[in-house]
Amino acid sequence: MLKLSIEFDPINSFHLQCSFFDYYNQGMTLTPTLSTIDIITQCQAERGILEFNFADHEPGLYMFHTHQAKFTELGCMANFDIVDA
Ligand SMILES: [Cu+2]
Repeated sequence: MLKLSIEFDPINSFHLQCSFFDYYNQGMTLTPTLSTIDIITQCQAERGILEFNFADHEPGLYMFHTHQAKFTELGCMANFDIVDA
């Protein structure tokens, strides 16, 4: 589970490479607002929870990044390092 919150940027996004996730929008819903998606875009002060796992993936690096170029250029891109359990 990953909590995603945009505090100061007017808009931002999160793209998960090579997997999909369920998204729970702000509020108290226990049912995913969106299912089996790979990108979410949020406006300022919006928040939500992303639920995903890599149990069926091979070990390796799986990138996630924003689609706003100015943030990517500032380093808003990283990898989940999936290892054998
Ligand atoms: Cu992308």
